Amino acid sequence: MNLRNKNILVVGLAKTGVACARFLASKGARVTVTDKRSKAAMAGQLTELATCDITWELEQHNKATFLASDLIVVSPGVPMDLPQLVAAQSAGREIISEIELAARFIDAPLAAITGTNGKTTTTTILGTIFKHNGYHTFVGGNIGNPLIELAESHQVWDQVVAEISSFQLEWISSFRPTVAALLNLSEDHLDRYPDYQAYIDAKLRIFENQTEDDFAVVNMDDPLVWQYTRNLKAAIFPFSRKVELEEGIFYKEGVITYRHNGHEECFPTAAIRLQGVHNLENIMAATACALLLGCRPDETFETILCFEALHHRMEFVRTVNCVSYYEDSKATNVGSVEKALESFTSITLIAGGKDKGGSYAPLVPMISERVQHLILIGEAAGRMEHELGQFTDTHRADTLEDAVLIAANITTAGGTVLMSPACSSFDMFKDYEERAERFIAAVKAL
Ligand code: UMA
Ligand code: ADP
Repeated sequence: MNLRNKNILVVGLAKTGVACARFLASKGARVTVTDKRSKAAMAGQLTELATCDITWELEQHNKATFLASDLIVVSPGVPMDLPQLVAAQSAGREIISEIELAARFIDAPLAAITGTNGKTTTTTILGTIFKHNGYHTFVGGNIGNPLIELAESHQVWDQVVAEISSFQLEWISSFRPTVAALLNLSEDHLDRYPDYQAYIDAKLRIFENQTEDDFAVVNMDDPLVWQYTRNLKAAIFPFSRKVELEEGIFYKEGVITYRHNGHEECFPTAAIRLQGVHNLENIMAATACALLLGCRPDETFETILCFEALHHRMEFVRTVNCVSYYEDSKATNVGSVEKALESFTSITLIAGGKDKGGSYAPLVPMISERVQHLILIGEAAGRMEHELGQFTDTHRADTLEDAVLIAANITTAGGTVLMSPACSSFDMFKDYEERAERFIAAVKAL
């Protein structure tokens, strides 16, 4: 892809925009960056890009600049319906996402992981397996480091593992993973999409450019995933916790079995450290991707055995007065909270935060069956109380610290206090990590 002397506009200037601008400038493009934030708010980015020859347009998006660009590279946080993007699209400008740009510079096999939940865990497991198999492996994408950093690195990579969000798929045109995994689908990001179908459609684009030479690793137990992946061009490689498969990977009676082209590998699961049925799904998806891309079964299994849970995903904090405290701050939608509730019985659930617009009703069966007390915080508390309050003893708290104190007072010995919010954190905290740290500190202070 020749970028020299092209007029390229980078929209949104946080991690993705900075990496794209730096890369494009290094390739000789005439780069303009635009962000709605003010110059004062962007001091860090200005410093990072100080040595690059770049034109800045801050505090607003100028339609004329969009229309004058040969190529527009959009950050994931910028919505598709931004009027300037809509105008540029109508005028026939080429608009791409950062993963599309990066993919044009990737020579190595690309494993791309998407789904509503489990992306980071699965991506990390797969990256660790590749590295343990001796491959020089780049792990990036939605996990935190933009994929374009791979192109900037000027290194030869053996394997690339990318965590991919629906936002990143919105502006792809040729992005084509060698293996693409879809872990699950449940409502999320309805503050960004007009409806659930639009979110699903964005996710499914991960398979759009695959051919019969590629693989689609898909969750056969998730009815929506299975329904939408019946007619893909790629070879379907299903995973299941419920069904024995002739071609695919499945779990049965303490053993994960991988079957491909008449070849079989078996992995007993008893000694695996990662807990929870959802993690069994993540492990199967990562194992399938790894073996399909040439990893050795022994090294793959060794990695899985040693893999520990990532922070802030159903993490044990401590026991106080015979009550166990878990924090699951990364559970920002109902799908992830359902899995957390499946893992315990007598639960005091602390939930709430910034509402993303989806329904909380899918939680009703688990709340009725397992949640003794529900303590609600944040902007979403009112709507959650309306949808869930009648199914269990429900309280409101002004702060997370108050919620922990209420939980400590009402939870009886043998119970579990679980913070699994079903919402994002931005109404009360900087991010989910700060929310986790505040919960941990409050529990430690008990
Ligand atoms: N902006 C505008 N105009 C707009 C909207 C936004 O200029 O109309 C600007 C903002 O002022 C800001 C920038 O765009 O400066 C925001 O860019 P960004 O949100 O894309 O931030 P990045 O730091 O580039 O992070 C993105 C992903 N963020 C989102 O998808 C919201 C990161 O995923 C990802 O790790 C990173 O790229 C590297 O690939 C985060 C995330 O929350 C973790 N993802 C969502 C999730 O996991 O649920 C999808
Ligand atoms: P993502 O990157 O998709 O947000 P994470 O691995 O960070 O996924 O996990 C986010 C939340 O989802 C955590 O609460 C975690 O316990 C839960 N989770 C992880 N894997 C799954 C899965 N396969 N199905 C449902 N929930 C999951």
